[in-house]
Amino acid sequence: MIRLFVALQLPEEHRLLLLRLQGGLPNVRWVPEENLHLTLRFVGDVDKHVATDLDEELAAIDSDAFALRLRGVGHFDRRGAARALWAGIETSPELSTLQSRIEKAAVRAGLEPERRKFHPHVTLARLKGFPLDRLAGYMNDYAGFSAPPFTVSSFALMSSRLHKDGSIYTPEAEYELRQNLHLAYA
Ligand code: 3AM
Repeated sequence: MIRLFVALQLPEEHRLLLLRLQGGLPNVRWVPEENLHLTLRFVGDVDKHVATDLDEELAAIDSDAFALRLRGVGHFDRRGAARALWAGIETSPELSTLQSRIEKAAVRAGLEPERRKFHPHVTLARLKGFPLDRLAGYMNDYAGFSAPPFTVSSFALMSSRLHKDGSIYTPEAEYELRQNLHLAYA
């Protein structure tokens, strides 16, 4: 079995910008720089043959490269407390289209459809039920966060292996998007 997810990797420059958002909160597990990514589809533990089918379906996706921008911060909550802190992504029809193509590819490869709505984000930290009122200052400080746009020219099938110091993410396959003239000359 191999634990997989499909993600966008971020340019180093943008990962470094995100590091600046990591601080000022106690008892928080900040995501290490090399693990910052945007999940497009969580896959979970699958057999080798499912991984191979998924790889073939993902490789058949034919989409154009596009520009994307990080903007704002937010949190996912459970039972009235924050569990994850994230940087947001500016609304992007191209990202939604790519995500829905990946979802269809995953289902064609035999995976159960994802029932949850896609909420693009880059997880900055995992929290053990952080009280929401104590997050207000942080949210206020970084509400205006934005970074220059970057070009999404590929997406990746990533594996996740748990080590004692945390998860190790490895790109198992990378799928190039079609370069278009508009972006090439931007
Ligand atoms: O991109 P983020 O960090 O939000 O939380 C996990 C991470 O998402 C998520 O998959 C990404 C890569 O590990 N993840 C882990 N287990 C999951 C599960 N059982 C999950 N997403 C949905 N269901």
